Amino acid sequence: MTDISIMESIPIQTDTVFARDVSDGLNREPKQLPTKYHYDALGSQLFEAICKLPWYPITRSERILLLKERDAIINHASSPAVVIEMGSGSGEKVSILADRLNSMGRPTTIHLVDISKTALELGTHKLGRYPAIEIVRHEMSYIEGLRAAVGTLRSDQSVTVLFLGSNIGNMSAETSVQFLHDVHTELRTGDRLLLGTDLLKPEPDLLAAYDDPLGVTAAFNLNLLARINRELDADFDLRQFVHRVTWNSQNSCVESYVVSQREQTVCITGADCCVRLAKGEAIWTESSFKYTREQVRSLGSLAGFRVVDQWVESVSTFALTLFEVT
Ligand code: AVI
Repeated sequence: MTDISIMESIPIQTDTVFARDVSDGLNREPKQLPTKYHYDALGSQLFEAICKLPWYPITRSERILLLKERDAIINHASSPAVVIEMGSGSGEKVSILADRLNSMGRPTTIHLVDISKTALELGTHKLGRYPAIEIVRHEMSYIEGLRAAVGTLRSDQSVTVLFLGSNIGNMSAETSVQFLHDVHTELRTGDRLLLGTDLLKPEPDLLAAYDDPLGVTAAFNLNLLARINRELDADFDLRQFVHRVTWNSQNSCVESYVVSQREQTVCITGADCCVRLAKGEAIWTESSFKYTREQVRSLGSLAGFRVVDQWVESVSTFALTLFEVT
């Protein structure tokens, strides 16, 4: 018997939105597919596997920093402590803070925000071992979930928002500032944001992180086509596509593509469209932006936050930056 209480918000994503996004993206030049659709049940599991790969250091570096700095991070939290994680994934990261709050006997509410139902289930399972922690799940986009979570707070409660795993890296610099500004708008004076960001490193290390020799990242990327086949009744022949990554030094990002291996026509019945692909034509699926530590601080400052502290894991270069609303 456990006294964990789990509440859920209502999903916003519909198949119609998915169909429209896929059709819009494939009818653009160059062709593209929205990154967020990587995370169906299999995609979420493949991402979990990526996080364990020796070539993908983000998860390990962040874990080292969270373990080392968790007292400084939660120090400021009100009682009961309220933590909101946007893009909670498996719940692995927030559980490092939960573990500490639990051992200190601090009453805590943790809001998990993710568009993936599977991720929320994994997160709830992970946090299930802390009996005194209340878990609230929001199957929503980041800002919608943040708004729903903040809406449950009393006026004297402050919140620590987590945006970890370099999820910010999947947005361009302009979008990042706008996104952080939107986060700032939802928060109140004294609320804090902990941002995890992968830092710039040598190109071979970046390419290996996104094109691992075991092919797990390739499977993660190609699974997007498998998802479209299954959910939108499409006929992508997965064997006729390969995963490719490039380093865009001008924009400071790793770009991921699925590349057509021959001239072919693919029909997506559920999105009411057929698209022609040339041999070698690439469909963009993801950009992973890399920053310097100074650039990370300035992203937050431009969005209106004050920098409280920044911790860097210097072996594989990753930063945790703590911001505050003043
Ligand atoms: C979730 N996101 C921060 C990952 C990244 O590093 O861009 C997604 C990923 N794609 C391939 N490997 C990992």
